[in-house]
Amino acid sequence: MSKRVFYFLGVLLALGVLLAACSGSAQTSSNPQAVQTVVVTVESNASSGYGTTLKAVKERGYLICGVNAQLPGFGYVDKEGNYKGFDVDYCHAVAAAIFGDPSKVEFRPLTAKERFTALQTGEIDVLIRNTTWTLTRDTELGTNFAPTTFYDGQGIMVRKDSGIKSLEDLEGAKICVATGTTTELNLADQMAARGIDYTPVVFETADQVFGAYEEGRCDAVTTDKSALVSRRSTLKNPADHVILDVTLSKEPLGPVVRQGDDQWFDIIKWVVFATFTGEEMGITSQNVDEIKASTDDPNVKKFLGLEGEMGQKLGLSDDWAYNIIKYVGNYAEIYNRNLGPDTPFDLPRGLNSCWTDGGLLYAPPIR
Ligand SMILES: N[C@@H](CCC(=O)N[C@@H](CS)C(=O)NCC(=O)O)C(=O)O
Repeated sequence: MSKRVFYFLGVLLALGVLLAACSGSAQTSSNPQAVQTVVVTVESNASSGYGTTLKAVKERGYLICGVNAQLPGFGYVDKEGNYKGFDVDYCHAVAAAIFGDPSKVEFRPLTAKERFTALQTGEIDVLIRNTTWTLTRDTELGTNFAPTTFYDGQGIMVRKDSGIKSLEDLEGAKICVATGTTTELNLADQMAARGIDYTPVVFETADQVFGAYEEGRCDAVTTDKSALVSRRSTLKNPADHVILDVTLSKEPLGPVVRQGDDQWFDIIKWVVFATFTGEEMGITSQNVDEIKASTDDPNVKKFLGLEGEMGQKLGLSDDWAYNIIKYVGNYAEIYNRNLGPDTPFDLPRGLNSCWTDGGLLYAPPIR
């Protein structure tokens, strides 16, 4: 297999921050933008070129999916040792589309800092780990972003009894934040724009960030709002903490692939679109067999593989979307199972509703 050398820009934090992250202790810095941009060369073992990823995944017999292991609702390990969550279900959906079997996945837990290197070097086939689509990541990291599966925004959580109500109230505060994230950069931009002085307390993992916040080493903690809701549920007294009514950024979260294999990029994109389409058509894991047996609707027939050979155009079998819906579910099922009213998070759908319900989820036609 020919090896390809990837060049991409890696953002290295100032040495002190790096050392702190490695030792697991925090580094406070009054200059959070003290970052250095360097060119990193990675010798990649990853297959590259059209069709190579699917071929490698099929030969291996399972997908390798990079996920978060510390974010209940999105990517975490349950008491029985199984990976669970909204992002994890998208890994299962890819496996169902390829193998007709959602269990054909190996999960790789990754920190925010590790995730892009894992993708670049071919350690994982796809990254599905609360990762924000930005222009820099889309261009300089050699990565491509599939459609957004969760529209989010950055928030701030504080202790209820702190009296902090707005960003301005954070003047002079210590704020816990994870390194290698958009969070760290947005915070610096937003606070600078408002002329608010603060001290970032930087860690590598969510457990460290929220552990330090809970120990009272920070006045506030910041990350994507969904992650704040998720991690608040793991604090000793969730009700003692409040998420401020401010949104610092746009955080469109979704799957990421390496550049260089457009077939693989197409597969991941259409897996996401299939979950949107299932919801739009009212097709669920519960009724998909009944609908498949009785439908006369040409769009539904194409979607479920009864006509049009849609799967083959992706290099998959024609029942690829049927398998996603049957074994993992449509978007609403995936959302509700992990984040909906029957979970501790009860996240309102908001922007993550179908376009037909006033949300942003819109799939191109499957035809
Ligand atoms: N969506 C943002 C933030 C993602 C992120 O990783 N957030 C932190 C929240 S503390 C996290 O999940 N950290 C867990 C870890 O790195 O293990 C991004 O793509 O940069």
